Amino acid sequence: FDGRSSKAAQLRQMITSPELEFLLEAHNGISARIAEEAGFKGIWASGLALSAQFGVRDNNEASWTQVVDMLEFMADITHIPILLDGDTGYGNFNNMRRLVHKLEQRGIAGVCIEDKLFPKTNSFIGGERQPLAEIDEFCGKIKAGKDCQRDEDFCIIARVEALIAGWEVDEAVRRAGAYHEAGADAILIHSKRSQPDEILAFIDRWENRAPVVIAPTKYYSTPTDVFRRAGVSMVIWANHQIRSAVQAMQASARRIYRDQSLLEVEDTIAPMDEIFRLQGAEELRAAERRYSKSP
Ligand code: SPV
Ligand code: MG
Repeated sequence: FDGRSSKAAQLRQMITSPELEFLLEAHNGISARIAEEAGFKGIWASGLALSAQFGVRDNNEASWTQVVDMLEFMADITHIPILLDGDTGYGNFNNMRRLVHKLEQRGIAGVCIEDKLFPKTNSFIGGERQPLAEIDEFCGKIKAGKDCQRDEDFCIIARVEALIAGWEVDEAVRRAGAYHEAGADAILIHSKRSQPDEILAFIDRWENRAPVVIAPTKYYSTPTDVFRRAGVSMVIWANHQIRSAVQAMQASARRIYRDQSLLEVEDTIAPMDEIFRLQGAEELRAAERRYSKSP
């Protein structure tokens, strides 16, 4: 294994292990590093968070190459696997093939695609009006991705949006079954309810045919042990770094503007040395001692 394939292997291990595993959202290099340092074994490169940090909407307004360029910074500064929220795969089966190829080249461990139409809309915005992809067409996209991946450990996760779009659990199970047959390594079942009832009903009906991944953004008050007992494979904390950053930046920006002074914020923000540390300044100093001409 080189470094790249081992990240895919790590993600595969997380998905297939009997333990409940966790991914934290990150949206740029520094947030990826912070996720790793906090102890997370993997990162969710959230479409919502990546869009938000660019200041655009979660409607594929950022191009997929802009997303992949950001992923490269995230992969370079971390040692843990990154799962990209690949929205709908940014087009048809052919765009999906190119995406998988480029993700593997940049050291990304896997991609999750959802059964909606390009350009996608965030699941929490007007969900019931969101049309779903045809099952056959979406299965073709999964197959095309699986057929073209070069590292056998690269993971393709199929996200079922049926519950978001107002369908019953039956339809979600039907779709998940088809996606699993098409080769998906795991199923992400998504819900926008504040209670996990339809997620648990899905898991009950699914009977562990493939690992199940969830993102409990809306049913956040559910104790994590409920998911563990239900046999969920992986939980995604999907947007919590961008939301933390936004709140902290708003507070500092308002305060500095109002005070025309830094006095009150200085002790409430990260010291400069912490930024240098996260950037790896020490490594460059050591490299200079090793490689630069002595003065
Ligand atoms: C994302 O993080 O972009 C997701 C998860 O797709 S959610 O926004 O919760 O639908
Ligand atoms: Mg998304």
